[in-house]
Amino acid sequence: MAKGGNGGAAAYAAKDIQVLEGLEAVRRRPGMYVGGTDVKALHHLVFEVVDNSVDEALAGACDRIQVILRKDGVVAVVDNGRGIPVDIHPEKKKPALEIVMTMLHAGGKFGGGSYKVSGGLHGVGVSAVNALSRWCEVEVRRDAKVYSQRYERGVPTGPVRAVGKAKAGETGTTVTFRFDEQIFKGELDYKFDTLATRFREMAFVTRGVTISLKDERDGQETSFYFEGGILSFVKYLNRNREVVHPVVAVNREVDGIGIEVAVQYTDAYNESVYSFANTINTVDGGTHLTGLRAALTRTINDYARKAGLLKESDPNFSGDDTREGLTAIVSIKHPDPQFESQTKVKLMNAEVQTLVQQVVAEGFGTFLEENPREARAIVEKCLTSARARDAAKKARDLVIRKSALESLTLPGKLADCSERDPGKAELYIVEGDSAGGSAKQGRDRHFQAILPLRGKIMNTERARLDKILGSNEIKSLVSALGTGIGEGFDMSGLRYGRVIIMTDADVDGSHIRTLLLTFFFRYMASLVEDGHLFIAQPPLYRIESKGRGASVRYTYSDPERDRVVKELGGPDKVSLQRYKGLGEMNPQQLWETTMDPANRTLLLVTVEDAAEADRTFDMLMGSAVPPRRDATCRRWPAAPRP
Ligand code: 0RA
Repeated sequence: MAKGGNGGAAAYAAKDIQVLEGLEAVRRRPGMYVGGTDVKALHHLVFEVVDNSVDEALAGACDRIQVILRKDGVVAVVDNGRGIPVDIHPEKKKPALEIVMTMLHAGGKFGGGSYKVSGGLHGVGVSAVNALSRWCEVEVRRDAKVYSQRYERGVPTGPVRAVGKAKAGETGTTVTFRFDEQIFKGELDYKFDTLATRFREMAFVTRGVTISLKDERDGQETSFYFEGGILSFVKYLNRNREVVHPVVAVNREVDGIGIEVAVQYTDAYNESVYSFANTINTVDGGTHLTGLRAALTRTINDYARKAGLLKESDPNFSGDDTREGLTAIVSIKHPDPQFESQTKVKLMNAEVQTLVQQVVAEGFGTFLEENPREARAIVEKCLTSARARDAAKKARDLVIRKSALESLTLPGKLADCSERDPGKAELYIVEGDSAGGSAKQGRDRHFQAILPLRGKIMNTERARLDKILGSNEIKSLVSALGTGIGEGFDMSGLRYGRVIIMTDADVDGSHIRTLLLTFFFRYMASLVEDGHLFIAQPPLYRIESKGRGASVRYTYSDPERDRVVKELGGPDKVSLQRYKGLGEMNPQQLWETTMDPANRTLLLVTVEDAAEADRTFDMLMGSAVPPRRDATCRRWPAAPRP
């Protein structure tokens, strides 16, 4: 075992045991530290290291972070921060670098006083990444020297060593690690888009930092730098929308808490509001978001009254009225952020609500006072929204009442099954008439019903969900299910215990799936909660072996394809077909691969998945202009298999 070079041997042994125990705890219960051992947790490793580099940026000590995806699951994170300190810790008698890398939660003890990402939600420190890596190497550039140490499964393979000279004034840290396949099992690998999406967010909310991502597996590269911080973020979100006024941005520090807000109204119907705390995307909102919303509603009401745009007899605008078409970001930097829990990403610090509310009310109020034309446009938008909401409610009530009646008559396109016990019956919602045809022929008509939906329901871009609700496609779906919707939803009417969404594995397919999930999330939430909603998994490849005893195999991912091809004797021994859509499968193939309960894989949709779709929905519905790469190419989050 490595020795630092000073201190008694006995004392060292005791400390080493302590270190080993700490790392062992991480390896024994990775779920507690990185949330599991799946592909999501794998990405968490990278985020954990990058969080530490972003902390350096938040401390004003770093403006460049490079992430490199090497072959064979190796990741390198390079930053130009201060470099992890290497001096000997007075009590532990070891270099600080070794302590940071091998002791849990040791990272935070050195910084002090500044905002931290790594001290917040994730908070496990690079040592957890080290513990979960087959090997890890850290290089520190500091005091004109380059230091290095290597670890295997968290244990140093030697002391911290000065290995060379750094250029004058050059500082920084490089952490290179290969995840441990004993912990992260299965065919896991990093996804460029997942990483890029998070890095874009981090760059938006960390002014002045450049985060670049390079994928050496396929040469893909991207880099994020936003001069204007979250103001740029709002511009980016509204890039395809008609805006009502220039972005209103407020940037203040109160009581040691950094508060940044950017607001812009657009002609859209949806609200796109994102909140961050110490660069962490708080997807469940929290006190900072509540403060922002409350301030906007109050400020607009006050202004509208004062300017005579709301008459005495008019009621105040509701929160919903002031949120339509709103794009906003609130990003706070807090020395001691409190989150609801590890998984629910919600900010809980109570004092933040009042502070954000005050800062926004002041900044946005001033904007309204100083820009009467824009202020009027915003108020008028709220008025339209209030009226439309009223009308929409009436229309919706009508749809709900009507669909209750219509559920007596089943839609013409439905190919129903003969089974009447909902516990045994299944409904396949299939994209497109041609795939619908294959599914109708391939199914087991005893218990499988097919409802083909036309893709064009997605063309209702920018439409309120209320409008989509009025579409014939959705009406057919509601009456086939037999439950009614919204407040009129009644589970006892459900005609199929399994509702299965079956769409192509392409962009259109993912749009339709997102729309359907959004619909279920908003209008039939208990159907999702009770585990009735599934996503079918059609295969991506058909592999036929050419040799004697020819056989056919189907595979559902690229690594699986590679493995099967190898198993069957290599590329020369097989013929490979890639399915671009369900329509390319004949009814028999569709049955065998995707519908036969003996062979198929269904993904159970969780409420979290559906909520994620609801958020994505807004991004997809923005407009048709450029390809919205990140949102559409992301694979659906894998849900537990039933
Ligand atoms: C402990 C203390 C300080 C910085 C760091 C750790 C640090 C960790 C990582 C991980 C990746 N990059 C990093 N950069 C820095 C404070 C340093 C000081 O006060 O000089």
